[in-house]
Amino acid sequence: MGLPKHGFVSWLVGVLFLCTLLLCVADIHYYEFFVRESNFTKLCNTTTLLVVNDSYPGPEIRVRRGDTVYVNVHNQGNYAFTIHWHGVRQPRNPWSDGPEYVTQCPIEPGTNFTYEVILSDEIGTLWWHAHSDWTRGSVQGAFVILPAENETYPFPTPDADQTIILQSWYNEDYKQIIDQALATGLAPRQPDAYAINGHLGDTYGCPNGAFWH
Ligand SMILES: *[C@@H]1O[C@H](CO)[C@@H](O)[C@H](O)[C@H]1NC(C)=O
Ligand SMILES: *[C@@H]1O[C@H](CO)[C@@H](O)[C@H](O)[C@H]1NC(C)=O
Ligand SMILES: *[C@@H]1O[C@H](CO)[C@@H](O)[C@H](O)[C@H]1NC(C)=O
Ligand SMILES: *[C@@H]1O[C@H](CO)[C@@H](O)[C@H](O)[C@H]1NC(C)=O
Ligand SMILES: CC(=O)N[C@H]1CO[C@H](CO)[C@@H](O)[C@@H]1O
Repeated sequence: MGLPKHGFVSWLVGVLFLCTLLLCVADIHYYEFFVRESNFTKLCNTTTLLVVNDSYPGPEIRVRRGDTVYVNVHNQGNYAFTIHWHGVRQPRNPWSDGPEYVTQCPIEPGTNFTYEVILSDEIGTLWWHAHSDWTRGSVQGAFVILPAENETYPFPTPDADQTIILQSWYNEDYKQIIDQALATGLAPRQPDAYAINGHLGDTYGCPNGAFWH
């Protein structure tokens, strides 16, 4: 009889230990995403893009391992879309898609939907992006998951970190480019420029392309 009792105590200690490590320090975060068409002037050309909070790339989500994230997505644009939490497993949540892909109804223009993203053991820099087709080209951003409060990095603790997002830039309606590629079965044409965190750099020969734009 002593053994099962001992087993139970070990189990309880295990749960409490896990709780201290992860669950009990896990936080809940709330984000608001306003998705709409927004104008960007680059390479002396103004292009309209569907983006989150008028920002290209979109806002970064920065949380810790084991946290829960609620993202209230308001669709103020002209197209329906869903948001995919790329690399986050969502076995318990059929309304978010991860590798265990579950089809979700798109968020229609003029409506909003709150995603519940339950993190478990994911860690590192993932990303979120819209579905489908062309919307992911501009409705996207980083999803940074730091170690839990009392947890160390799986490598020497960095002094600082910087998120770098590489993107293709088109001087043209991105939707048209992707629609055309899908219709013809051919790859999209070469982009007009490449961007780092939405900036084109100062080598493209147009003041609008400068790094500070
Ligand atoms: C998006 O914009 C709204 C309204 O300006 C703001 O309240 C919200 O915090 C912004 N979201 C993010 C993730 O920056
Ligand atoms: C973007 O630019 C187009 C064309 O100049 C204009 O019709 C539209 O109102 C602008 N949209 C926004 C959100 O400023
Ligand atoms: C829509 O947004 C409102 C206000 O932010 C919020 O109270 C409501 O719960 C949201 N609805 C859904 C379905 O997420
Ligand atoms: C702006 O983009 C359009 C479409 O790609 C192109 O025809 C036009 O030449 C561009 N204008 C400038 C000033 O680069
Ligand atoms: C959030 C949390 O559990 N913080 C603890 C991390 O560890 C230090 C030292 O052991 C504690 O003082 C904190 O309370």
